Amino acid sequence: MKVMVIIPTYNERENIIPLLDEIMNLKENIEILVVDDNSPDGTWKIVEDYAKKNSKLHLLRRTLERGRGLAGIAGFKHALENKADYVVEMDGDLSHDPKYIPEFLKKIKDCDVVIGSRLLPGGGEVGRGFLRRLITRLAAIYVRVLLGFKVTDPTSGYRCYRGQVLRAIDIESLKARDPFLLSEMLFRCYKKNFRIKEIPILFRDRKSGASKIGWRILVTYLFKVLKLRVRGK
Ligand SMILES: Nc1nc2c(ncn2[C@@H]2O[C@H](COP(=O)(O)OP(=O)(O)OP(=O)(O)O)[C@@H](O)[C@H]2O)c(=O)[nH]1
Ligand SMILES: [Mg+2]
Repeated sequence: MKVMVIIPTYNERENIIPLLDEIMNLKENIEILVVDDNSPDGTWKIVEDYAKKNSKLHLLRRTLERGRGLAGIAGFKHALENKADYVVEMDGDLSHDPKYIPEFLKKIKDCDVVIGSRLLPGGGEVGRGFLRRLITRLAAIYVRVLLGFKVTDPTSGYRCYRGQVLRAIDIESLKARDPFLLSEMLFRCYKKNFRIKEIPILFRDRKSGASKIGWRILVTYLFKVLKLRVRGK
């Protein structure tokens, strides 16, 4: 069983080493791929040096067009080229606690996609202000209602996919450059009737580094959901 953890990063220099250490300390037989968009803060260099001392870590340094979505697609392609059976996707700012990785790998055994939910009983957001928590909830309702998703937290970026699911949803043809990728992929998983389950996670607000999420990305996201609903693709 080959497991690959995909971590898209942009300017996460304070967060990436503690995160990699926490994942390595899990002692799980997993490989890690950091997909860094040539971060000006040198995150990719830190990962490059770390990888010299640890063969389980790989760096994909993207230098052309920047984008959370594009980085995700590049990471999934790499995982499939390397014959990963299971692919975990998580953020690189310590908001997604690596301690849940074994739970994802247990849960995926009887389904096709597992989502880490902040909105399930036992889940939540620690250290986030009222407005961000409200946005998480409203965005979840909006996406669920418009796209007919049954999951509680469809915008969560902490997930685990079976390799064959990524093949079946044809990641090469995904279009999203931005975080909308998360909904585009889930939409395709639903259309193919894959079994999607959730585990509760406690999401920790980032302590270091700047957020890459702004109103423009949020409004674009909501508009793209509407477009996907209308066009069905
Ligand atoms: N490679 C790459 N990674 C990105 C890009 N934008 C964001 N990321 C990474 O995607 C993950 C999620 O981005 P965040 O900015 O944390 O988004 P968020 O969690 O909604 O916002 P915060 O509350 O500020 O953390 C983080 O690991 C980022 O470093 C990008 O353009 N390229
Ligand atoms: Mg974050």
